[in-house]
Amino acid sequence: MAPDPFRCGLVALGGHTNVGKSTLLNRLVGRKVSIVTPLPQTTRNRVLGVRNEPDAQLLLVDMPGLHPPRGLLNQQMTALARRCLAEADVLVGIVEAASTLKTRDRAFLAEMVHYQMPKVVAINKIDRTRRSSLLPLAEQCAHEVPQAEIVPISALTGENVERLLEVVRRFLPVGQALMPRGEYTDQSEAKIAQEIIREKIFFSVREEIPFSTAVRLDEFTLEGERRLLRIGATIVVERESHKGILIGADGLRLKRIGQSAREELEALLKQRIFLTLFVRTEKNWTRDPRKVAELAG
Ligand SMILES: Nc1nc2c(ncn2[C@@H]2O[C@H](COP(=O)(O)OP(=O)(O)OP(=O)(O)O)[C@@H](O)[C@H]2O)c(=O)[nH]1
Ligand SMILES: [Mg+2]
Repeated sequence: MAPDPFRCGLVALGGHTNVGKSTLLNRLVGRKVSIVTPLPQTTRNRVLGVRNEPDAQLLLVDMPGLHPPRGLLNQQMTALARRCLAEADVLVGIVEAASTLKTRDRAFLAEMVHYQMPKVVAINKIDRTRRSSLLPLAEQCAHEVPQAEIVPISALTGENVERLLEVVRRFLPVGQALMPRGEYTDQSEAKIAQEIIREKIFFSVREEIPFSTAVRLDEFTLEGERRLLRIGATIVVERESHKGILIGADGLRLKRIGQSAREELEALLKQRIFLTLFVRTEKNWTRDPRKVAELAG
């Protein structure tokens, strides 16, 4: 019998915002390539993660979650997500486990029906639901997307993720690896640094601030002899009042953001890092198409 042919393809991880797309990407790649926070609208870009297997290469595409696109930034995010969905070879639609399917997840499943590629529905976060609700949920998903395979998983604990992989592998097109074996993402280290800083902002301020904040990288230089990576970044906010909140009393909040970003980046990039953060108001930048493209494109 001939050996199985090598398979390679784009696997989109799509769904409503906050369902666990980035968590699943990181689990499938085996390291952190995309930031994760408890808040919705965290991912703003397309993030490619690579999973290499003996006879397959999965090019996993994380993307912004779908949500009501109020405002330019949100419109840009959801338009990008739909482009990522359309280009996929295999579409993994993620919904949240709950006692019954959430309306927003049902809306996403209804959208999935229109895509022609092979489809899988991953019911995520099963670690926090009653097992008895899983079968009815799976039936609901199968009813919404009759062509899809349904796989309940926990991206957080890894439960049943192997089963999801089995299903996805079967759907991958036959073809050679498209990324070099050693590479696990298309994100540059500079981009990862920018994103980790943004992640720490999501964890340290509430209300609307994280959603209208962006990070601009000013410096990213490796000082060879001392093996020190010098990173300078500007946190861009859209209101002067946000600036004060981000900096905090005696600059304490900004200091904490910088410290936790630096610690994580040192571990991730295996590098000593000197990180400097500034905060700058660019009034109403989320309403300026040029700035939205520059800061969140
Ligand atoms: N209990 C549980 N929580 C999960 C699981 N997967 C993700 N989460 C949590 O759900 C929240 C959102 O996860 P993300 O991976 O950022 O979700 P996302 O779909 O990428 O979100 P956006 O990028 O904002 O659209 C985080 O707090 C995760 O820790 C899971 O399997 N179980
Ligand atoms: Mg995400």
